[in-house]
Amino acid sequence: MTSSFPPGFRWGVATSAFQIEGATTEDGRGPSIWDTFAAVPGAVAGGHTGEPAADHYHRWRADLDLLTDLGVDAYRFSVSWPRIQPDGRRFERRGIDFYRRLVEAMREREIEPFLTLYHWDLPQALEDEGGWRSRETAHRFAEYAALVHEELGDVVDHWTTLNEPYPCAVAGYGEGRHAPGAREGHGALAAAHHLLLGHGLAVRAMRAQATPQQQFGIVLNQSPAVPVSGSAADAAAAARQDTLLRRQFTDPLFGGRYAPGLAAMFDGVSDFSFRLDGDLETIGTPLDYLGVNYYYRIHVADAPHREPDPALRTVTDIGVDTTRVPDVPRTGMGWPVEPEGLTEALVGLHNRYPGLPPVYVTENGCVYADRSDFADYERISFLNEHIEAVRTAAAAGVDLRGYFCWSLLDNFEWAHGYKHRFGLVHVDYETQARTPRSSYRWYRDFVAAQRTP
Ligand code: IFM
Repeated sequence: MTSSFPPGFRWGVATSAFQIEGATTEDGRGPSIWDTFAAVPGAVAGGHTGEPAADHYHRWRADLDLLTDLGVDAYRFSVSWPRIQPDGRRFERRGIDFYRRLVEAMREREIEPFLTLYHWDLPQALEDEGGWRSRETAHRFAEYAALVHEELGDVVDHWTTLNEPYPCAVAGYGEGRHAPGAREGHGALAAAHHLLLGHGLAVRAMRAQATPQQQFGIVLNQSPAVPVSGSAADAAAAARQDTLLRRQFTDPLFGGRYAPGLAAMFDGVSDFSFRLDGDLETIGTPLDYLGVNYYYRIHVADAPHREPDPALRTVTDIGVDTTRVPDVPRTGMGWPVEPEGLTEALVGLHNRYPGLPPVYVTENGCVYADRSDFADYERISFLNEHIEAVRTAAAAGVDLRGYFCWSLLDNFEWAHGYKHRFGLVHVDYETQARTPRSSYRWYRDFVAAQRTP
């Protein structure tokens, strides 16, 4: 141990609406792009859908009991946009009532709610009008944010706009691996811009009606790119990878500029005319916190483009080979276990952006095959090492305010369906029985020990 965590550091767990709630047609909820996508044969492994997930919509009280027993300070959850505006516009009171009950019960238990407004479940009706390709969706998002804030502002102080705009844009609109399943290559760049614009507009709209103690932030996935060799070509390839995944978002949010390498990488292919005057200022609206989600690093070698014709290249065909992963332990999903990458991501952001707001690690976790007794020693060691990596970053001067483990419960892991399990708590999807894994008890004891003087 290098030093203890800063005073007031919050320990939590995270989930998201579509991944745990189920009840996709209840209380007036409209369809989201993930309902539509999951219904496409072959889109999601096993043909899995948002039903029943962890049936959290009906079992939320028992799930809050799990949080209470875990002893966490904070719970990061998301609001399902199509519960609040089933057709992207009309307000559905039963939707907001569900979240009010949830948040009030958290408050009674002295668990701080960290609310995320958008964890990938766009109302299908808005996708039908263009989705994140369209600038209009950014304005719809700001309206939705203001509405939820107006309804829940008296009980929620921590407001996150977007969770991980990178996969929303690139996997969703570029590669078609995620909803809405669009394979539009460089269309992903416009989607990324409109997500960021929606974020900035939403923060402004909520701040206009906020109380002074309320905090506003965004959550970004950070997978630092590491060149596989000391060659200049591999270093340049790693820089391209970082530009696409990280700096496309962090430069306009915290650096006051669009990532300089981005336009150069797509020169002559994408005209960037979706960037309008004033957008950069809106996107760069000062924030109270940044959430960092970390799972793995990306090892990058320079490589020829897969498609020689620039006009036909996909958005990820940026002249990189990301398959040369060193011989390190892997999680059950095959992701390399490299906790030092978390320190690197946090310290790197701190060094690159002098005005960086305080940081929370808003997701970190792993998947391993279960034993019959749910003794998940690998997850315990994964979490322990990554928490140490956060401690190292804090000791290096990063203003860190909290750590959230992904996830409280097993859940719908997007295109992988229910096969991969990230929970501290096992969910039997047939019976909906919850069984805490050993890691749940380990994290409970760890959190309690942080409070002991
Ligand atoms: O399950 C996801 C979550 O929804 C977003 N961040 C990564 C997690 C694990 O893949």
